[in-house]
Amino acid sequence: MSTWWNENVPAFVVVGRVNAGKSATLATLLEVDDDAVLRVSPTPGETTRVQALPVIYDGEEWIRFLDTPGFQQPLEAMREIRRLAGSREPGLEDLRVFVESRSEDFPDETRLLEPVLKGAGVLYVVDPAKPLRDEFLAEIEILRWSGRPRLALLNPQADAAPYLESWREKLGTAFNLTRTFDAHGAKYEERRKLMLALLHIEERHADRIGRVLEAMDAEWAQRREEAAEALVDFLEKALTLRSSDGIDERDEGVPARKERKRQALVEEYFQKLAEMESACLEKWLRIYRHHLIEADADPVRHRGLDLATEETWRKYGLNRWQLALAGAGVGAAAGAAFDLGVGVHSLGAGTVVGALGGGTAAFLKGGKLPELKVDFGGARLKAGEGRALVVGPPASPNFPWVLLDSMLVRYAAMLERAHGRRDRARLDAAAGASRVRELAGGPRAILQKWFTSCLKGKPDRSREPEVFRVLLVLLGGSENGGE
Ligand SMILES: Nc1nc2c(ncn2[C@@H]2O[C@H](COP(=O)(O)OP(=O)(O)O)[C@@H](O)[C@H]2O)c(=O)[nH]1
Ligand SMILES: [Mg+2]
Repeated sequence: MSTWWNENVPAFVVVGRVNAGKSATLATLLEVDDDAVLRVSPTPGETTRVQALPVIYDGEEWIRFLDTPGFQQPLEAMREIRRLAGSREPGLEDLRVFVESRSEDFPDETRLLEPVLKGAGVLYVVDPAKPLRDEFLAEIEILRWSGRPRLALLNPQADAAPYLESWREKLGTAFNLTRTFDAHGAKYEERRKLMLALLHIEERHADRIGRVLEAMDAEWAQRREEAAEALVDFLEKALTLRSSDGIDERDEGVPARKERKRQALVEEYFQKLAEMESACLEKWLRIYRHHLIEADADPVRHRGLDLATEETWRKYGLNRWQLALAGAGVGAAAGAAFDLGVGVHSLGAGTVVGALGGGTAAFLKGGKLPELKVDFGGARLKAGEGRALVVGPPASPNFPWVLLDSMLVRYAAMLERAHGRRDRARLDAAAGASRVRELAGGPRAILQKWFTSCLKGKPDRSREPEVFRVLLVLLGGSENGGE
C-alpha cells in the first residue's frame, strides 16, 4: 500500500522536469516555507519518492497534492510506451503496462505515473525560459496519453522567456488549461486562481475544491482581522509609551548629568518602541506562516524604522496639509474638498491657517524632524524624592502616522513574499510608498482623534472599533499593492 494514496481524497500530482519548480510551486500554493516539510532545492535528485501534501481545513482533508521527482528520461520512456502500444495510439492501459513492467529502467517515470494511473489530476510545471526541446515534447505526449484532467503551469524563472509563445501553443493542444504561476512571486490572488483552475479542469471534484476555496477566503479574511487587532494593540502601546527616571538635586545642579540621563532615557525609549514593533511584526509573521523572514532583529540600532532620519519623515506619514486637517479635526466635509484637489493655494495660506484653528500648530510642526518631548515636571513623587524626567513621545504630530506607515509598508512586503522561496529576508520599512497619504479625510480624522487620545496617555477605547475598521481597510489596500 502506498502511503501517499487515499481513495477518498482527490489528488493532483505535480510533474515536470527536475528543477522546473514543482516543489516551489507547491510550497507557495500551500504556504510551506520549511524545507523539512517540502524541499525546494537547486540540487537535482533530492526528491526521490512521491510525497503527499494534504490540504486540511476544519480537521478534514479535502484534497491533496503529490510532489514527485519529475521526469528523467522522457524521450526513452515515450519510445518504450510507443513500442508497448504497437501500432495503436498509446493510452492509459499502455502507461499501466509500462509502469508494471519497466520500473527498473524508468524509476522516476514510473513513480510519477503511478498516481496518474490511480486517478490523480495532473499539474505539469514548466519553465518557459527553456527552449521547447524534444524531451519536453515527449513529456507532454506521455501526459496527453493518460487522458487525465491536466493543467499546465508556466513558472517563469527568469524575466525573459523567448520561447513563451511556442510553449503556449504546444501546451494549448495537449492540456485542458494553461496558467502562469510564479513560484517565487505568486500572492494570494494568484494562489486562489490556481485553485480555481483545478476546479475547472476536474469537475468531478468541484464540490471539494469549492470547499477549499471558501475555506481559503474565510481564513484570509480572518488573518487580516487578526493582523489589524495586533496593529491596534501595537499603536496603543507605542503611542502611550514613556520612559522616565527620577532626578535629584545633583542632577538639577549639574546640567551635564541631567543631559546624560536624558540621553539614556531617549535610548531606552527607542529601544522599547522597537521591541513593540518587533512583537507586532512577529505576530504577523506567525499569522501568515512565515518562518524565514526576520522582524527587526536589532532593536538597539532600530533599523526597521529609523525615526531619526529626515528621509523617513519626508516619505512617510501625512503630508503637511493632511496633517493640518487631521489635527484640526476637519473630517469628511472639508477634508474631502482637499482630497478632491480644490487646492489650498487658491484659498490663500492665511485663510486656511485661520480656518484650521487647533490644527495650525500641527501644520507648522508637521514637516520638522521629531523632537522627543521631554517633560521635567511629571507627576511629583513622594516628598523628598525629587522630580521625574519623562521622555516620549516625539513631539512631531506626524509621529503616529509615520509609525503606522512603517508598519503598513512592512505588512505589504510580508505579503509580497512567496513561501516557495528559501532565502532569508528582512522586512524593510523603507520599501514602498506611503499608504496613509491615500486615506480619505473621514478615516484620517477617525485615526487622528484616537492617536491624540493615546499620545495623551489616555487611549479612547470607545473609538477602537472604528479605528479597527479603518486599519482593516488600510491592511487590505496594502495587500493589493496600495490600491
Ligand atoms: N528565480 C526563481 N527560481 C525558482 C523558481 N521556481 C523554482 N526556482 C528555483 O529552482 C530550483 C529548483 O526548484 P524546485 O522547486 O526544487 O524544483 P523541482 O525539482 O521541480 O521540485 C530551486 O533552487 C528554486 O529556488 C522561480 O519561479 N523563480
Ligand atoms: Mg522537487
